[in-house]
Amino acid sequence: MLNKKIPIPLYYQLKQKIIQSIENGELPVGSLVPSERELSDLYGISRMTVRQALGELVKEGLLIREQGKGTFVAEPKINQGLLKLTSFSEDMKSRGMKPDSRVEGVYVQGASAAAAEALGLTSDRRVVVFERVRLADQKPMAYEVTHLPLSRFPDLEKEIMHSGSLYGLLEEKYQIAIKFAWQTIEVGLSTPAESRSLGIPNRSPVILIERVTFDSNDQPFEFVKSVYRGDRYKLHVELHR
Ligand code: 16G
Repeated sequence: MLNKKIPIPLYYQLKQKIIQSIENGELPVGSLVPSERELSDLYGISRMTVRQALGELVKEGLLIREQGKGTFVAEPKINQGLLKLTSFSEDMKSRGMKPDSRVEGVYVQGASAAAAEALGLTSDRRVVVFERVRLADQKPMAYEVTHLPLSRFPDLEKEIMHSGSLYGLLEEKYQIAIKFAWQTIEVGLSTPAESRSLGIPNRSPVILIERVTFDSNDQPFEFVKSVYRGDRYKLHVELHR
């Protein structure tokens, strides 16, 4: 029960109760949360109070609302470190999930101005570009558009069709020693195409990550734009001073 005598707001007490129920497994991932009316009857509080508690939990990403269906317990976010140069496949495997890719397009074309600059292309500006939906345990997590110089990676446009991991392929087949990367991170809203590929509502919050990756000769070989689902990821970093 909630305690009406203490100076802790009722909506906050209800919020904590729901968080507890998620943590102790009473409300497992994917389960339907009782309705506003049920919670207000159960705890003898107003529907406004219940609405405030549920609203905050939705904003914080612990619950998700599905139009016409109700409010459900969300999958916990993936806590992605920012200090190591890893691949999507490695990241998912280290969490016990099965990585996969759905290739949505592969092109050999002239580099865009941004790709040419990132990859330092001058004479031969042809690039292999591919668009992939990245999946973990079959669920779409991220959408990536990757550009690589064609001159260094002949046949990559074919190889990528049956390789889950680009980095695995580059290291094993093309003998690239992946050394370091530059990365920028921004927030954004998913475009209609990204939303469709990721199975999320249009204009959902996403984390936009741009990476330029270098080999052991300090040559850039990869320019990637990653769109990570904002409801499935948070980023973490350890700071020292
Ligand atoms: C990650 C990288 C991406 C890289 C990919 C390779 C971020 C934000 N992006 O998704 O730049 O191309 O991994 O993964 O970390 P793969 O080897 O599984 O194809």
